[in-house]
Amino acid sequence: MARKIIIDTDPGQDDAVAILLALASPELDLLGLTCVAGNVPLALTAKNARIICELANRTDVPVYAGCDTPIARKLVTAEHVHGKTGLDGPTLPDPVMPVQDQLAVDFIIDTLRAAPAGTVTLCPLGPLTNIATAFHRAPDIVDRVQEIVLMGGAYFEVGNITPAAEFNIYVDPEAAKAVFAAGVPLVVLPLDVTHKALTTQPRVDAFRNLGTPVGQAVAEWTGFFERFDKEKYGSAGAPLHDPCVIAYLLQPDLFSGRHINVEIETASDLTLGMTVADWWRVTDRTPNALFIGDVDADRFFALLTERLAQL
Ligand SMILES: [Ca+2]
Repeated sequence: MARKIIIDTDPGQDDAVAILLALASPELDLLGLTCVAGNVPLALTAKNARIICELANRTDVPVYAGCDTPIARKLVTAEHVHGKTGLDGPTLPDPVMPVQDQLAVDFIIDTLRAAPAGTVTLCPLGPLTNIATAFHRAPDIVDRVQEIVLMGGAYFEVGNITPAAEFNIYVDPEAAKAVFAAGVPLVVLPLDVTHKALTTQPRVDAFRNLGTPVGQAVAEWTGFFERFDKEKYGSAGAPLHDPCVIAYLLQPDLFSGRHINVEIETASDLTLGMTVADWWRVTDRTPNALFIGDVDADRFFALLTERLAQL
């Protein structure tokens, strides 16, 4: 039976690739996309999610709009990486499919209450505002979550939005703190691993060579934010962050990490949103996350390309 997932997302070109990978994978049953403010404001992430579904001819996937601001802070966005729309690159038509009337947080709560306990996995690809809000409003759902597999944080790679913090955690550190403390089985795909999943030229060419609208769009999306990232990191390509979450669900053996304690800094101005990961196990704090450190990047891109060819 396919594994039930909800993708919580702020598309984002790399979110788009992650969503497409999930749609192309029969092992996964995508119950819905819940959108959150992050890379760009909520109106755009909810629009972009629908553009992605329509590109894949999957207008059956319901798209929900969620929280438009972090729990306790002003929204910080990342147009400098993703462009004005959040999905700059290829020109794609405005979506026709609607946003659902139900709000994202209510959808998350209702879905977890309706499904048998331990059968729904949450896949956050943006700030954790929707998930933390759902847990706060309906504490009974926390124990019903099978697993949370999220993209966020960093230890060895430290930060990408500040010298100390990764974007998703930085935007809503209070939400992240609540989710990391919730006691749900948690897998974290931090910059430490996503910075090893680089869109080198041969990998982007492989997307384009699929010869499909999806392959063309993915090549153009990765080409768009690559310009920024290559300059920033001096690397051979851009990190393809969010698809690592979906690839982990499909082939966890591509990844390796450590089960450790990870705490979120919410007080310091200087290191706000830092994921303080006890990688070297120097404290006796209780492990709360599988913190991934490595990926077989060639196999990851082979999986991604092979699956995208199905769309
Ligand atoms: Ca994202």
